[in-house]
Amino acid sequence: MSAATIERIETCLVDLPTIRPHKLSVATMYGQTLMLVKVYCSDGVVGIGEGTTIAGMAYGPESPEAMKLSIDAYFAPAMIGQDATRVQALMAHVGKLVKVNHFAKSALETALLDAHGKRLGVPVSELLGGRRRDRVPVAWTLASGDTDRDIAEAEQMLQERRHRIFKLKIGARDPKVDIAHVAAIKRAVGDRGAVRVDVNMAWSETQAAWAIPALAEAGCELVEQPVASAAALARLMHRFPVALMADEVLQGPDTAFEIARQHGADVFAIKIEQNGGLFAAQRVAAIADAAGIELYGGTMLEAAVSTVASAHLFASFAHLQWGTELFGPLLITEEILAQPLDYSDFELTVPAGPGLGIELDDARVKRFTRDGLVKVTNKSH
Ligand code: MUC
Ligand code: MG
Repeated sequence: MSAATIERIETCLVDLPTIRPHKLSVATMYGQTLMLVKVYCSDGVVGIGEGTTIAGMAYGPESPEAMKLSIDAYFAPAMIGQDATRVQALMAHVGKLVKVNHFAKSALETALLDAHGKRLGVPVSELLGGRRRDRVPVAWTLASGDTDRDIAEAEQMLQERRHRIFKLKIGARDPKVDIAHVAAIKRAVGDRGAVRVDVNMAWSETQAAWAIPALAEAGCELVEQPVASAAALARLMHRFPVALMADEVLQGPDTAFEIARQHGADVFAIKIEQNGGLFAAQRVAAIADAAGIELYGGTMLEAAVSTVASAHLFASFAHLQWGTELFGPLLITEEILAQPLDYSDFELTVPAGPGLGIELDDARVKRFTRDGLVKVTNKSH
């Protein structure tokens, strides 16, 4: 392999509006901020990565601003001059210098894989072992906060053949109100669509214990992260037949192993950012497979770059029993790619070109960039 080293790393923050308020139990989102990172290599190849959070710091420990700062001040100086062709070795090297910071690591690893795929002329999915599918099913999240509006949105998605799996964000209101909301939506879509819920950890174990059977009765097929702790989730698992999914408690392979050991979930929502990058997420999926836990491709409501990175990974999974929720680019008002992604017939096509197989619309990105570019070299630290 010809040597290629990292010459320069640039980061920027891009603020984009959402198509409507997106209500979760933790916060309501009116926009999404992307932390975009570009890795420039000595062979002229440039890789792109993206980090997002959900509602600033309401969901997890990192923010887009923190990702940018950690990359500018810590990751970039440690990466400049290093071999860009050994992605796993390089991420292990920076992992020793920077603890945790999973979201920032995912953005950087994405950029390195994009660059390496472009260098070798292969899609990122091939760097991850090879794709098993070219298209992945995509769920839509109904989270307007209003039952009638959610039903109208579901009808529109079904009519356009864009989505037929609906995830309802609940947990902010009285559970009884939420259950009536879920039941009304399931009654409206009937057999034309699947209904699932995400509580984002809002319930106590006792609330969950009576709400879960009521949700099942209403026709809900999957309950995501109803409670905060992995131990409580595992106890609920052993009480109810409806499928329970782990999300927030999955923070990389160690946590996945612990949950799998106690068979603490039926399904894992795999997120590349939450798990610390594509390779870590791949290891989480391997643990799930070995434990007989089923898989779902999750999202951090990412825009196109990290959505496509996730799609390359999910395309390589041996099992993807519950499909994906890679709808993030459709939640924001702006198209940031030169060529829009193909969402059709309830699925997303995984791009086939080298690297991520996408190209940013630089002018559009620049219009929404917060502070202008910050250039980092190894001399800046
Ligand atoms: C989550 O908690 O899974 C996924 C869809 C959505 O609306 O929010 C995300 C985060
Ligand atoms: Mg979730």
